[in-house]
Amino acid sequence: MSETATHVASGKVREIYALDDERLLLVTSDRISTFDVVLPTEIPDKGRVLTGLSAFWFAQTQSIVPNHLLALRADGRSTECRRLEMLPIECVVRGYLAGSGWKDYVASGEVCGHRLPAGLVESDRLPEPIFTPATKAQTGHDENIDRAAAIALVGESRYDEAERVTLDLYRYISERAAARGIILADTKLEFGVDETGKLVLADEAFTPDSSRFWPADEYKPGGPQPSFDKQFVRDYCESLGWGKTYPGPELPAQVVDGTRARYVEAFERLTEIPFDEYLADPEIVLG
Ligand code: Q0Z
Repeated sequence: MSETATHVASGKVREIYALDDERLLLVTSDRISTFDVVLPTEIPDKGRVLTGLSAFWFAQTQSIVPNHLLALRADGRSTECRRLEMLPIECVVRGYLAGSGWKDYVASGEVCGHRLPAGLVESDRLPEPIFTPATKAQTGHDENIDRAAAIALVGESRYDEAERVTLDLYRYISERAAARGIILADTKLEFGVDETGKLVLADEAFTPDSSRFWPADEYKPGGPQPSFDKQFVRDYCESLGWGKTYPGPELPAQVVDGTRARYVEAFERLTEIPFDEYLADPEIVLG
């Protein structure tokens, strides 16, 4: 008899199902969001690019930290994972000043309690990467928190461990990405704890949906940077004068095709694996 899966949760672009008490199924769709709105048009294979990249990085970082991945299914968009007790914080690391980090810096000169040098401009590289945890908002936006607030949620030893591992992962992946012409400006990781109390990397990792990827050859601090993957979509939406509230606009074929090509290019540059080979045999990314 085939397995049955019970739907557990939905994200903007992903679904979680329970396979049994110990295992979850994460399915990544081809949906795309921009300005926090999911658009009515899908990007073919986007879910496979994100799933393949995440699985690739889980395999590449196993010696830094264990992860939740148990199996990558033949459809290229579904992964079986260990079910963990998730930490109630988002583990964010920033090497560059963008998004809410930039906003907080402008308002206070600090990000999550890290006092930064005066005179930085938007998208500047930071003197060193900083760990900037956030709460997990059920609806709306995650809130940046300082070390004390995060320790109140997870305890000091777990906080210190999550910070160290998050920074180690960022240093490793950002160096690999830089060698392929991609700046990893920042990224959000989620960790869980297994039945033995070990910290385990979970969710998705180092995908364009959980990270800011910037093309290094266009990097110019002093303003927002073009997104490696979503810039055609953003530019098209801006050209319409759309109010950035639901519902979003349909995308024309040329924007869909250009965006799909950017996702595939990110996959191929970062993994050095032809995307066709991933489609034929997803497990190729596991090395
Ligand atoms: C991840 C999320 C998604 C909506 C729960 N290994 C795990 N064990 C327990 N819980 C999770 C994981 Cl990955 C878990 N999320 C985030 C993912 C759709 C929300 F695909 N929620």
